[in-house]
Amino acid sequence: MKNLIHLFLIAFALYACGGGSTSSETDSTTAQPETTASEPESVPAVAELSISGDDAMKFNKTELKVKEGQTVKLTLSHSGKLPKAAMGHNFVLLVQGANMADFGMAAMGAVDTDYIPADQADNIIAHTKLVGGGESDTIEFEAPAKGTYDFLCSFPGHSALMKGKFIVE
Ligand SMILES: [Cu+2]
Repeated sequence: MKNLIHLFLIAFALYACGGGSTSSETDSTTAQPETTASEPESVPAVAELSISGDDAMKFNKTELKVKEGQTVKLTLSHSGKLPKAAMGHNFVLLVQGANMADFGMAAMGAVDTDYIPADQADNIIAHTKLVGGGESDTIEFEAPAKGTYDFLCSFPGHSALMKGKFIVE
């Protein structure tokens, strides 16, 4: 009889022990997800940009961005098939304050210089040559001071659609 009670106590002790494990395993110190640290990025010396024009009189980009102090290596390509006499494209970057409409008018008359008007030289930061379908041209120039600049294609009539912002950060 005494043995039986003893056994019961043992059984009870085991039960209490096993069942009472109020596990607090779900600790809240979950590992921090590796945030892609925004380490101070070193600005590359050269910014390589590409932009292309097509047979539908459009650039594939309306915004280009570089950092101040960078050398800009820009490639203009023509993804279409039309010759430059019919659908020529160039990339002309204007200084701030230059009047795009006035520039466009002057460019229209500059047939001999592929629509780069000599009398607007002061308004041009950089420009490519005129390219036709399948052609391309790469130019290099120093990024101007921080700010937003206009770029356009100066082929007659094109700047209505072929224009955009060149942003120096
Ligand atoms: Cu054009």
